[in-house]
Amino acid sequence: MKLSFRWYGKSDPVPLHYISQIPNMHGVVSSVYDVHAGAVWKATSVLELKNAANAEGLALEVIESVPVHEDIKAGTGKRDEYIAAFCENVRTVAKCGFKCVCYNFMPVFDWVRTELDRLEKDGSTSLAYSRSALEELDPKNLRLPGWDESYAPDELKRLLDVYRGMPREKLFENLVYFLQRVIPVCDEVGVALAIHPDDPPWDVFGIPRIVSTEEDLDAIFSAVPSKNNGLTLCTGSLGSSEKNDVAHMAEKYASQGRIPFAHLRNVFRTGDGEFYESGHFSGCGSLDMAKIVRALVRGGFDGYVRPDHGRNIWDENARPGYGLYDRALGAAYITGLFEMAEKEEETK
Ligand code: DNO
Repeated sequence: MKLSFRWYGKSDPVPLHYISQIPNMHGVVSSVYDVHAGAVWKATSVLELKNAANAEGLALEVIESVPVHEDIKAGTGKRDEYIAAFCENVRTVAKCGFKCVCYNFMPVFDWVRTELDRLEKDGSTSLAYSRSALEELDPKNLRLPGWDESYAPDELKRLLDVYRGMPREKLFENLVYFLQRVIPVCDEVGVALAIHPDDPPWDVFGIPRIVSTEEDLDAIFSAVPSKNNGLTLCTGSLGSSEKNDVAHMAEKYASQGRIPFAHLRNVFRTGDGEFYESGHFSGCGSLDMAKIVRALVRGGFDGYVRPDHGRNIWDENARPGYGLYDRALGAAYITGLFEMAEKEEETK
């Protein structure tokens, strides 16, 4: 596995040389953040990121993410234009040496939480989600914690109306339409496209979500069978629902060669539709992280891995979920799990 760390570019308060001091760190994952979804990226912007990482001895081979324009998800008449831009970005990053592009197909909202600083007994804080707290929010007048996508209120209302009337089958068709055009480009240039599961893995605000379960993933992979139609195995997103057997999914999709990238973090499920993001260690949350790593290794996984959302600890003034300290602890823990699982596998 290639241990990685999310880095938000020059504006990230976590310096690259701190990241490079974490044992076993292979590289960072990043994106071009100063352009709108649907824009065509300049190779110079991508190379600037890559050179900055390389100068600190870190690889940069994964883009997280190339955003998918809402017109693609909604299937409007303008989607072909945005799909062409997406394909061009895939070609550009491939030329710059990237191997994997992460993206998601969640309409309007990416990850959704109802609390950014849930206090634990030990004084740490973490991101949390509660279905009942979400239901009390007015989606048309929304200030979601940590949600930095900014739509004008009228635009948000229009989008919500579009998706609330949309059957799941239609959203799925729009994803397949997108993949049928993008995956051939990925095949040509040798880039793995890795869909990030819905976070949380259920519909929010009455908007359909179609990347939430094993059944959803099977449908996506059988619609476009190329191995470059892959998964970002986000254990915390999938594992927020107890219906998802994450270790089983890890082994199954790894052995199909469909997991180029994994986000490894734990969640503590506090009830139906409720969870908070605990420390990475199995004993802190609801997921058996050792079992998941073993499953990945058994499946022959050899992709990029990153610790995911960390708690806020040691009084760090961190971007929610993306401070240095707890993610560094997560990285060290993940390295330990892989070392053990890989050595066990070798001696079998
Ligand atoms: C949350 C992240 C997601 C992820 C996107 C991928 O912290 O895991 O925002 O980057 O869903 O497109």
